[in-house]
Amino acid sequence: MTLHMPGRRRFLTAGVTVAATLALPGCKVLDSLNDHDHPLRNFMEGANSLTWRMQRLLQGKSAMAQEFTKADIRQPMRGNGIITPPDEDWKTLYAGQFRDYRLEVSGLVDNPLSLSLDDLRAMPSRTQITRHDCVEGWSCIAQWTGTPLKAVLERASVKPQARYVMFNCFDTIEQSLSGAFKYSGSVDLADAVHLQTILAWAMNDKALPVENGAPLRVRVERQLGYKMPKYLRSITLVDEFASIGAGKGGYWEDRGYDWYGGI
Ligand SMILES: Nc1nc2c(c(=O)[nH]1)N[C@H]1C(S)=C(S)[C@@H](COP(=O)(O)O)O[C@H]1N2
Ligand SMILES: [Mo]
Repeated sequence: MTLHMPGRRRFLTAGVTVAATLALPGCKVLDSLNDHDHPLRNFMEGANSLTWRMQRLLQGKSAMAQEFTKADIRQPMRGNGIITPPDEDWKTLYAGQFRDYRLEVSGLVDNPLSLSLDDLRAMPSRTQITRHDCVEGWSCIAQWTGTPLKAVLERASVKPQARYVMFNCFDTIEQSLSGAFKYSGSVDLADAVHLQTILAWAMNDKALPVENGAPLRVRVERQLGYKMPKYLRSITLVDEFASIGAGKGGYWEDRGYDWYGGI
């Protein structure tokens, strides 16, 4: 798959926010983020002005996020943001134990897909124990099992002009005078085909809990938590996102978060 990099320079200001809010209580055990010698913290403090392009240069497109062991799972995975979608279509699927759930894959693909959870589970899967870092300053280690996004994209046969993967979610995260907004997000193809980028349907050896995104959520392990959409409804391959929402590539991105939430 050809990889295209967006022309805009993106600065890692999300790192500043994390470093500045380390004292916030989140998970009971803050997985060593507040340790002054922690490489993540040192990296963030030293690298605020590096562009994500620079980070790619330094780490490589396929550099892996750290993986842990079961002994490192010291707390339940905290639920954050929307923890039960208020939306009727999601509630109906939940009531039917997600038997009628379908992940739709469309946009710049030769072969649009509609995949049930059984379809996804029948594909090769990957299990990884990783640390989730929220921009609010808390971290949790959990084990995630799911279908590599790369395998789904290969099955859909992505057109060469596609540059980004848009994730569209069931949950309405904001209902205000400016309208109702559902959660959404995006990654470039380099992150989409990364070995650790999976569509997770299980967590800590159990079906994905509701608060953590049932029935399916994205894991993009080299980025911050807001880049990992829960309650995934559909995936759209696009060549730009300027015409989607406020044009910044997702719900939080449209509200000022960096498009590249690298850690
Ligand atoms: N659909 C959806 N995805 C989402 C969110 C959300 O509110 N809705 N919150 C994001 C944020 S900020 C974080 S930190 C993680 C939280 O995942 P968790 O609930 O499994 O901890 O999900 C991300 N993905
Ligand atoms: Mo977050």
